[in-house]
Amino acid sequence: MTPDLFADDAPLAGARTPLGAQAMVLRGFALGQVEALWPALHAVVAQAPFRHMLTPGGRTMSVPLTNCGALGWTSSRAGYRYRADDPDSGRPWPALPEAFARLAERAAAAAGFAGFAPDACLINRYAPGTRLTLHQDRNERDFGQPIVSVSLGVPALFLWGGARRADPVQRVPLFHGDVAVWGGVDRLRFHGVAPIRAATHPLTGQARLNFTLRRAG
Ligand code: MD3
Ligand code: FE
Repeated sequence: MTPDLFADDAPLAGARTPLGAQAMVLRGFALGQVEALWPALHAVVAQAPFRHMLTPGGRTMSVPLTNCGALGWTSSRAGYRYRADDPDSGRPWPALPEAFARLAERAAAAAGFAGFAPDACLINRYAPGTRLTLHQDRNERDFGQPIVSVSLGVPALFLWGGARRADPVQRVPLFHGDVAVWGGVDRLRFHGVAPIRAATHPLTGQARLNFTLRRAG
């Protein structure tokens, strides 16, 4: 069945979509928090604007990103790494907004990871046609720590693979307000985002925003 990317945000709220033994989507988990998350996001972006980073191979990433929290994920010709300062400004990344940290802690606990205290938040902004190719997240120090992801705006098809790049990939729609939690045995699975289909969302316009909260250090 083809997932309907244009369904309303609310009908799934409260449902859980299991992705693996220790990975799941909490449908609509962030919907009650959007009024706090949205201005907090704008305050972060005012201090640390979205920018296109270079891959180690020298390509420009199609999805611009920024960070908040003590550590921020960066990519350059020199490789991928977390750093305490924004390479564009030389300043520390903006602080992790309370609303982000609280939501992440609650979502992680609801998924079986009590006591999650993120120190990094990577924020991706997708325009129509942009995508994220299959990858693993392995720049964090402790793979025992989960990752919490919050989706806002236009929907996406999340690509959920296995332990090896060549493993089959499941396609899972992610909607405005969905929160996903990935940890334990599922922490190093390959994943990505299919090219975003043109759509409009009342809050974000043409964009999809995703933030991933991590314990990086
Ligand atoms: C599964 N972001 O920033 S969030 C990323 O929608 C990233 O922007 C995607 O993949 C996005 O690295 C997907 C979901 C996600 C994030 C981290 C994971 C899934 C994950 C780490 C391990 C396993
Ligand atoms: Fe990732």
